[in-house]
Amino acid sequence: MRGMTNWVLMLGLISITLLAIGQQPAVYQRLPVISDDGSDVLFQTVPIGTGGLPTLDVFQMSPNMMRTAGMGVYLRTLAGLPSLIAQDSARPHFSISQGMHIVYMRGGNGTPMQVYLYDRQQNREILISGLGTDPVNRQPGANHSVCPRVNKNGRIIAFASLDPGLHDPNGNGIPDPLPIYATPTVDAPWIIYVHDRDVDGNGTYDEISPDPTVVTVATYAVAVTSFPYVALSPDTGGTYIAYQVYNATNRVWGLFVKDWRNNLVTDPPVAVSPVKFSVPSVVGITQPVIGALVAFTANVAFNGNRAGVWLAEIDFSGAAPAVNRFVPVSLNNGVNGAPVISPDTAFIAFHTTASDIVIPDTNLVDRNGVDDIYVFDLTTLQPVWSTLFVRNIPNSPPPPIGLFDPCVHPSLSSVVGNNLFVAFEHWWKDPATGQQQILVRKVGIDLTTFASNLLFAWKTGRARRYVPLR
Ligand SMILES: [Ca+2]
Ligand SMILES: [Ca+2]
Ligand SMILES: [Ca+2]
Repeated sequence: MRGMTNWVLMLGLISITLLAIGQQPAVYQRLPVISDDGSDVLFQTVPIGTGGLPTLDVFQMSPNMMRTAGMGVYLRTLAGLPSLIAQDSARPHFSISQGMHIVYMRGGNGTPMQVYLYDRQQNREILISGLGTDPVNRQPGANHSVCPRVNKNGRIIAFASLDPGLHDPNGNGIPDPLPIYATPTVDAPWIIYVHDRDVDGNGTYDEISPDPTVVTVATYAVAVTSFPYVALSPDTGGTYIAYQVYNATNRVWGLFVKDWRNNLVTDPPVAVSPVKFSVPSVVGITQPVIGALVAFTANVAFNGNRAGVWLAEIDFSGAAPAVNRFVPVSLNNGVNGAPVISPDTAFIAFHTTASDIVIPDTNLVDRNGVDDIYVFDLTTLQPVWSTLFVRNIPNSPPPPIGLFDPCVHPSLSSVVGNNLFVAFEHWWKDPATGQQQILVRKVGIDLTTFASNLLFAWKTGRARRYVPLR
């Protein structure tokens, strides 16, 4: 441990095992989302080999006690579509501010998937992908609705749907004609809807008219083996969505960011590639531009840029949104995925098979050939943490992460005090079950070092200093 302590101190970072959610679980634990303050982690559990249904659970952290909230919300697979689509489309999400509002989808057994919200303060489940001014009697949609995302105050929910009958901008429970820009086609059958729980703006989610309203913001084309994914910015207005559209004529993917209230979308797309980008992450910012910051990975060259993990700064202050600048976070030799921006726009995490990322002031070398999580500081554009730090360390708090265990799907809190929390999937090579679990690690930040890094970065012209939209 002494050697580890030395480089940890040199780097000004402390990394400890905070917790492991369950040990040797009889379930796969998947797709973690951590709250802004690092106190809660939402994840999906999938029973191993029993044919049982996936459920959602929430792990609550406190200094003395760690426990699950026992959500017991059951998810079913998406009827008629390949299971892989169902798994990723089922990706649950919750409002990152105290995680009070959880969105997910369930259905199956011949009924279409529907999007629901669980309000943990009211202990109440509310159908989102339906019509009707009274949520108790709201009628479910007639076709699949998937991939819900919710902003930090639980007010705005975005989701993708095959049902053209959910557009109800005046909130009277009667569907209205879809706008031309969001009319589905053979190539683009998925519709992106945005549900607003507080249309009257009184700060209360009354759940009765005029509060619940659904506006249609875009359509989404998917390739045969793909699934719709929409990202929503966490700010209190849920201002921006990001999504990808497959252009069947040109056989390329386009990455779009949209200010849905003002119907402003990047046109042409932010980035274009013959290979699908990873699921994007989008946040609203007020500096260095008024607009959006979107993170994505490109595994081949795009728009004349090299493959890697990228940010695009998109200026929404003018009449038409424009890419202000592409920012390379990591141009590495690996396959990269699942980039996620912390809600305070200070850090980005992603998983990668790269073996050529150098973390300053460390002698760690990534030679395991499997996915590791990396956290980069967005101010300095330097890596500050990796699962390499906590791999293969004897006597570290259990369970240890083996040298060749993949670590994927990170989720980041904001900086809390001097800490940053990262949750991720740890897969260990159990020949019988191939089990996977959610781990949370605390990344300590030495603010003195942080400040000097900032100064250095400004001098070398690399600092970005993103300021999040609140
Ligand atoms: Ca209507
Ligand atoms: Ca209201
Ligand atoms: Ca690795």
